[in-house]
Amino acid sequence: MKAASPKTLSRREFLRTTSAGAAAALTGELVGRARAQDIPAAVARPAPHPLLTLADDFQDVSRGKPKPFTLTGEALVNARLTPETWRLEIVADPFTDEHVKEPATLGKQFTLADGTALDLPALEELGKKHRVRFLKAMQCLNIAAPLGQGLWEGVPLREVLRLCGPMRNARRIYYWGFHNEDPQQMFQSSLSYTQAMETPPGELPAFLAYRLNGEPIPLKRGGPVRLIVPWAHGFKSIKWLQYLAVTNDFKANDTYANQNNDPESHLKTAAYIDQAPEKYPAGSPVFVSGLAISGLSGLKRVEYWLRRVEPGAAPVVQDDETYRTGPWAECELEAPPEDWSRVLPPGTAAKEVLGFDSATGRPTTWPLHYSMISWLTTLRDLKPGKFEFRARAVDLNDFPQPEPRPIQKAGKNPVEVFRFEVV
Ligand SMILES: Nc1nc2c(c(=O)[nH]1)N[C@H]1C(S)=C(S)[C@@H](COP(=O)(O)O)O[C@H]1N2
Ligand SMILES: [Mo]
Repeated sequence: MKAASPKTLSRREFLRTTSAGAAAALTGELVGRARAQDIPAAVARPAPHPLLTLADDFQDVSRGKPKPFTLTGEALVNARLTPETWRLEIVADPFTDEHVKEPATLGKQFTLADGTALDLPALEELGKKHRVRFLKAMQCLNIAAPLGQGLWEGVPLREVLRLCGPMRNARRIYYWGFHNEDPQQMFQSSLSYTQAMETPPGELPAFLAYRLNGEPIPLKRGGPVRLIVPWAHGFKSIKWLQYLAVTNDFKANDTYANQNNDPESHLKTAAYIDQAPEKYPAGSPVFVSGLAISGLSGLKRVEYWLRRVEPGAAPVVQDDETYRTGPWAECELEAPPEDWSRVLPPGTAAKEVLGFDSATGRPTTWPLHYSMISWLTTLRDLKPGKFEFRARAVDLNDFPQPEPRPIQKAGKNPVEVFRFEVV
């Protein structure tokens, strides 16, 4: 969801810009004066990204032919992807391999064959008692840009698994969704038994989601029901969920693990730069903005390094050594909204959302854990020339991006560079 600039200013943003001094009048003035064709118009201060991404605006990461969300009519009914036809099977060790000497057993299984598979009303009924809601940034381990952020709502996986009664020899939960019964298209993931069943205080549970931003999850976003794993990259959040298998296999069976990725990677604290024009008129402020994800180790700040590129200068070597010595300065972080009722869907009280104080309705951390916010910096008085702008997030342990995780197979988080010119 890289945002294209320039964006329109909200009234609040406009007032902020005005009160910031000369910058405001300047925008209009320079636009008026920029007659020569090679002088670009000044660019307005961008508004922050919305805290909730519209369901349609998420970047899509889907596989398969046909993609499950393109099914219609009878095909959709046969796929059990309508709210009426959706079913969830919960079974014990459907496959056995060498690791499974003593297969897992469940007090009760839920299967299509005997008509006991769970349906959506049953899940929603469970939700009346155990509902969870929170904001989560969706990010693919393999794509260095957040896909979007939603308010997801549903029932913790632990509550669904409790329906199975006593379990024996359970070490992992494997799960997957509709995949046209094509093994090539099967996209699966897994959690350890403990990750599924025990939510530490202050941590967010893995859960079966059936609402996004206050509405049923659209088919395109993995509805009627998808799994959401708050602390993980997108590959754990299986769309069109239809099967849970409790197994005594200790291995992560994740599709992403088989594609040479770390299946235990957690969401990585990182900053990403928005797209912006590449030329600015001298004398006008240059606004550079972006998004920052608060991953496993939280977010302390976002910082930038502006470098004037002198003709013939050696390029910056992109390694930790160089990054450590750069002259980094702090960016502005989006503040928590004063009035969450303007952000959250109608009828959703902030007090009821996980990560918010249940008495005050204020976020208990900022940014909320596993969510993202906007950042911005204003560069002034730049003399004509070429520039490189780098941005990085620093986590609560003082590790600057991409540290401590330079291994990109555990989450792409390179330090991004934005190149522009002042003319
Ligand atoms: N059934 C299914 N679920 C899936 C996938 C898939 O291909 N099939 N892709 C996963 C990956 S790799 C990511 S990054 C997220 C992306 O979620 P989104 O499409 O809602 O943005 O979905 C995950 N869930
Ligand atoms: Mo992904």
